[in-house]
Amino acid sequence: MSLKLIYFKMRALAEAPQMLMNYAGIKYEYIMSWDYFEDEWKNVKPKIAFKQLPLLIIDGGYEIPQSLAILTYIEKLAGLYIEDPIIAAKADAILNGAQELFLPLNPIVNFAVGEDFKNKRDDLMPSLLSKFDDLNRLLELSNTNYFIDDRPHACDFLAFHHLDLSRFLDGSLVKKFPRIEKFLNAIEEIDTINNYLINRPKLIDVSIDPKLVIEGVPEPTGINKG
Ligand SMILES: N[C@@H](CCC(=O)N[C@@H](CS)C(=O)NCC(=O)O)C(=O)O
Repeated sequence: MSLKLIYFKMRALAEAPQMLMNYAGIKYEYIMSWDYFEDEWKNVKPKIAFKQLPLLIIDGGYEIPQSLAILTYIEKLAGLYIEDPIIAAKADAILNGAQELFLPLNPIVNFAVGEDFKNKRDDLMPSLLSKFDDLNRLLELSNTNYFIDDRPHACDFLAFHHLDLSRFLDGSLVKKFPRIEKFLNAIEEIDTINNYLINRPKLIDVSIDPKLVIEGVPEPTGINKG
């Protein structure tokens, strides 16, 4: 089976799918939109199911849009899907709740600079703290390191991504929530995940001139080549 994850130069919605695939030992290729479609995003966009990426391409044919659908598909492929409908619904609620952190956190970290970064960060703070409080409380109710059981699921990797990204806004944020910090450490200590996190493109110069260091070359974040 061949899996191709098509996305852009940013640290956002392709992170949790990649963490999940690395955790489960599923092979995939990460391909930039311009390399896969051999065209600029503005020409590709109207032809994509929801006019956005990521997209997972299976065996060169089937296309799965929407990052949560991609995560659910990979979870099933990995044998990590939860059979019990009630526990599965709980995991789904956490998946959806965690995804509420996507906007505007991810665009701010990946793209905002200078005063704009500061203003957007300050505006976001109250709602971010309230959502972190929810996740912290849910983790306190869990008997394991993760949200659901003793294995990490899609919801754990998605929550990890957004919480981890918030460290670029303000490193002290997650430190206010001891159970979240413990959760982040537990995910980071998984060997396959640790390996992924160390080797993924570094995100640098956030709030100044954000770039991803891809194969040693700092490249501006964005939806276009160059
Ligand atoms: N609900 C979608 C959101 C996808 C999304 O916002 N994608 C952004 C990048 S993070 C995108 O495609 N931006 C380019 C555009 O909208 O033209 C998902 O979860 O996959």
